[in-house]
Amino acid sequence: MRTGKIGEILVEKDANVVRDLLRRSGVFSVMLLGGPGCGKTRLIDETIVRLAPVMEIGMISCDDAPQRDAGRVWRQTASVTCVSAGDSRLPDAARIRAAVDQLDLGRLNLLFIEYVSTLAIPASLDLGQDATVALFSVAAGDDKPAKHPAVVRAADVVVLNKTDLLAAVPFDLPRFRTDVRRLNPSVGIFELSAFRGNGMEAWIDWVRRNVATETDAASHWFG
Ligand SMILES: Nc1nc2c(ncn2[C@@H]2O[C@H](COP(=O)(O)OP(=O)(O)O)[C@@H](O)[C@H]2O)c(=O)[nH]1
Ligand SMILES: [Mg+2]
Repeated sequence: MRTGKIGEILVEKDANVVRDLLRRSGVFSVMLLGGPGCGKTRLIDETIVRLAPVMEIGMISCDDAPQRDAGRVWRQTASVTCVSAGDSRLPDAARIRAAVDQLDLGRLNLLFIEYVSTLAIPASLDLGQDATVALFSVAAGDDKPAKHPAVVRAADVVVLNKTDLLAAVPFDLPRFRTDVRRLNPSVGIFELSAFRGNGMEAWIDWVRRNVATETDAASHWFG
């Protein structure tokens, strides 16, 4: 990660370039942020299954594992392009910019950035994305929002994944909701199981609505 005054300006510039490129092309971009194993890739896959028939989707992977998995749904779907931002080091805006440069933005409607994080996040999470989605999972415990307040505060939307496990592990759902709301009163919360499909409709609806708004704005401003 670059540091110092000049470094900060460069990082900010990269994020602005990414934002401008995506906005002009009418691409709605979502950064999906969460610890290893919370279900980021699974949620992206399940979202792709539901939306690939109606839109073109890009995905920037910041870890190499999906590249090795020949079973990934995006490999079999013509309307999905996946590029890597390198290994699992925290991506910065410069690496996202380089990844965005590999995409045919004119074709895309939706872009996911999968951001693997220890939840000890850097001060700025601005990589040029439109929306920051913090993903938590029932398996990781109800205390995680309170333990990682910066993640909740940085989020536009919080997703609680693996709700199918609520019957199997101790998880205080009201406490989870209260902690999230206390830290970020305006944040949207979706509770779902990417694996079983419960709660996916509301999430898909949110994505679709935002894609439509972004497309309309681009055609209004840029023709
Ligand atoms: N029970 C359950 N398992 C899930 C769910 N979503 C993902 N998983 C599993 O959790 C593991 C990690 O998921 P993955 O998407 O690779 O997590 P990532 O590291 O955040 O990308 C995999 O075995 C998934 O199949 C869910 O909703 N319920
Ligand atoms: Mg993953």
